[in-house]
Amino acid sequence: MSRIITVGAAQLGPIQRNDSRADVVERLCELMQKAHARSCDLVVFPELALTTFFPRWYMEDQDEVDTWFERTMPNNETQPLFNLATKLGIGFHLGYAELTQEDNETHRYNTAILVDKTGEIIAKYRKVHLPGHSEYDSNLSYQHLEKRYFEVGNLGFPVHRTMGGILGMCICNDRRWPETYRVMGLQGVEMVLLGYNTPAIGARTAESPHLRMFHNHITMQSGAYQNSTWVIGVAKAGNEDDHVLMGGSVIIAPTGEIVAQ
Ligand code: CDT
Repeated sequence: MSRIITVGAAQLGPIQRNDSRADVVERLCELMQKAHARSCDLVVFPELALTTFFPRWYMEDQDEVDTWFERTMPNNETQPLFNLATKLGIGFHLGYAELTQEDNETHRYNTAILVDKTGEIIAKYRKVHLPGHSEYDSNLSYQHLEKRYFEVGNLGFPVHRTMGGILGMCICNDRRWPETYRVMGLQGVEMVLLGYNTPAIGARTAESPHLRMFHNHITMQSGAYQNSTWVIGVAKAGNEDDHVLMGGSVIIAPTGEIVAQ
């Protein structure tokens, strides 16, 4: 029996530092409307889809850092997206910075959620492979401070039986590590949802944009092929606060072939 999930890879253009959450959510809603018009069951948004990629900025003031985080989900700003999803009967995947209180302690994660067609959050993933560094590095042409602002995710790589399939999630740099896909593959994953923010130009090396895009795709294609799973890789793209993100979103079949780009 065939089981079909129609998925929209909702690549986002840049989000500037001063863009409000409300404006960004409006853009997400427009993309969701388009996905619905094209009969999607599920729309996948990128990593940190509500803000600029703030780990490129060095900040010492924790109050300032925390302005980039969501304390609840949904919240006032994101509720319209949940409302629209429920109205349209479409699921979605969304990346954002999560601030949470657990065991009487504050924790901050680079997080993605999976929301079903009734608007209910049915799964959460917290990024495990945090790239970059935790202190200001003057040798770099820009900073990548995920290790400063986030803790390593504590939820592992579970899979979820939902929407007629077995779905898993990972975030950006996770895609470069075979164990990410393998842990989900051993649980029978059929579709990996993956958002990313990858600079078009390296901060340290003179790697060509072509090589960076090659590595972007080869890691996702090999993960798909070796684990016989679909991979939906969704980027942010374009000039964000004078830093160019590479884009290159893809839908990859279990054969490892890119079927949409
Ligand atoms: N967001 C993210 O994980 N980006 C990384 C680039 C890190 S460069 C220090 C990536 O793997 O694309």
